[in-house]
Amino acid sequence: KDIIPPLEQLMVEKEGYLQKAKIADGGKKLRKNWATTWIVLSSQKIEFYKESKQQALSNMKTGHKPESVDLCGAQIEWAKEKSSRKNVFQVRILRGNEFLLQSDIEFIILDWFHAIKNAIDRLPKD
Ligand code: I3P
Repeated sequence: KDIIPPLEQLMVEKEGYLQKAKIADGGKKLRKNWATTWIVLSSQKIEFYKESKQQALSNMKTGHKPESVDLCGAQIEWAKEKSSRKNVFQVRILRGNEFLLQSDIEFIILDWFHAIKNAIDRLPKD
């Protein structure tokens, strides 16, 4: 039986395209591989879609699941030293997963930084 989560958990707070690179998985460092990614922030999680939004929506009908990270206990910080690119921040989530997000356009990355930080700050720190 499906369990329907409370509405506030389903609400999309922000979505859009950013450059994303996963840099650690389960504490293990990964080779950096930047890719344009459609990012969907809701109150508790971020979903990453490697394809376009349109493609992602059509994949969903076939039960395809996006990569999703839980923001409970996550940490966010600017990460100038982790890339030669400008406007890069890092999100570290529980269990040793880390990724970088980047945009060449400063106001876009600032909006994303504050949106994700606010979401994290509203959640319990488990
Ligand atoms: C990486 C690629 C990344 C770069 C990274 C390189 O090389 O050029 O774009 O990160 O730098 O190692 P490869 O494709 O051979 O894996 P930035 O664009 O963020 O600088 P890094 O090793 O200093 O992280």
